[in-house]
Amino acid sequence: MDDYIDSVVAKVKERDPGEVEFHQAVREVAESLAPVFALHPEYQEARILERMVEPERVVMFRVPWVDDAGRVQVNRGFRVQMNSAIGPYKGGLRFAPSVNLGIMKFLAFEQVFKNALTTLPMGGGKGGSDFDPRGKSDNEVMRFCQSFMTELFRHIGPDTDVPAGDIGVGGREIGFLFGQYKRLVNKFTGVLTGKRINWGGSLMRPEATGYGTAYFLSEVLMANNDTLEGKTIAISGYGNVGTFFIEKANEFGAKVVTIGDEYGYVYDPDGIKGEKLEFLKPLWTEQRRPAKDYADEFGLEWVEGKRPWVVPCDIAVPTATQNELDGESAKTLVANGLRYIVEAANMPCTPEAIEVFRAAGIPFGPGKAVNAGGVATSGLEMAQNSMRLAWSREEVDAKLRGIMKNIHRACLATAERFGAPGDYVVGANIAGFLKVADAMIDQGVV
Ligand code: 2IT
Repeated sequence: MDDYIDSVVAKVKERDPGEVEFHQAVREVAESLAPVFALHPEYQEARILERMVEPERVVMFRVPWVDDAGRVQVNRGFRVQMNSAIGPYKGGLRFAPSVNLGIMKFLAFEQVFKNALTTLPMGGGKGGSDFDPRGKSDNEVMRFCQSFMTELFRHIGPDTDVPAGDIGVGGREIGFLFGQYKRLVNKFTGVLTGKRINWGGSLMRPEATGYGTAYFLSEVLMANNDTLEGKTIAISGYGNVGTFFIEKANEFGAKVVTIGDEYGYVYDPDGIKGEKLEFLKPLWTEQRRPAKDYADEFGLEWVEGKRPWVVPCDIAVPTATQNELDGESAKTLVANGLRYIVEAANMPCTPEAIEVFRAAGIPFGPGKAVNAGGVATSGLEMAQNSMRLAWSREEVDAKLRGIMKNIHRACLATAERFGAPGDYVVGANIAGFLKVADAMIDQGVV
């Protein structure tokens, strides 16, 4: 069995040697699947895994635009349509200088399993551009978004592919993208999620990833007869996910003491709350400003060139980006008394880090389960758009909470069933895989 899995992973690497993040994501899932293939040879016979690692479609395109100084700029746009077995492609758009095809494919691959876990009818996709939104004016962002959509519009649609935000794409960008899509197709549809609420967005969508992470985390603690009350938490990113995670963690009685970015971190021993949290909320999502500005504003120490994982904490919640927490950081966290870790970002822990947590017996929640509340609420936005109705905050929040509880339960039940009790990675990967794999078998060789 391991030979079969190794051969699929080796083939993926051989085909696209440079796509290291994609290899990492594929390997993590594939390794979890050994007990599935052992019990169910039909998946191997139907070459389900081989089909899952090959995107149904990849679109790459030129995005030319004119900056405020009148100079022509050229970026690259992507949309990876990974799998549509259980619904239209669904997943965010990332605008960040690090974006490349390998990163898009890893994110699209993760999204397939994550979306399956939500129990809503959504396939998986991801897109974006190497455009850097930092230091750009509103007008530059608008012209970029209009150019990006001028190509993307022909590949998406409310029943085909429904993008949303990710790093560097929030309400402002979704607005510009939506406006251009509507102009091009002359239809007002639910083609994007994460819209502002006065024109079709869902209440709670901005909060959903962060709140959902806190709900999942509280379930993990409950499963260990523990609560968030009085816990100290270290996080990294301070965008949409990080700030709303802090808000909900505070409600649960925990204290979040760090944020950071690629340049360093700030330690706030009293916890990020009240006016400090209100200052932090728009810092990245609206202003695209560095984390150091938080330290400067409140007279806190800024630690240059280090990640927050050196700060002692009960719980670590990486909220920024892929591979932001490596094996060394994991060892430091464990040595400093870490008790739980959940990934709010996509694949923020390296395989070495995950191994350290596993060896130490620390419950580890993988991103595709933990952060699924964001896309789940996008699914709820799609449902509301289709009905031409809007649900109240309370209704959406109750649904989100129920979905996160179900995901947590499904992970544990599946892990147990396949001989890895308590292993959220195995549970999430197998539960997501089975749903998509069975749909693919039902639909024939396509
Ligand atoms: O990584 C993710 O799940 C997202 N960026 C959200 C995707 C979505 O369609 O809401």
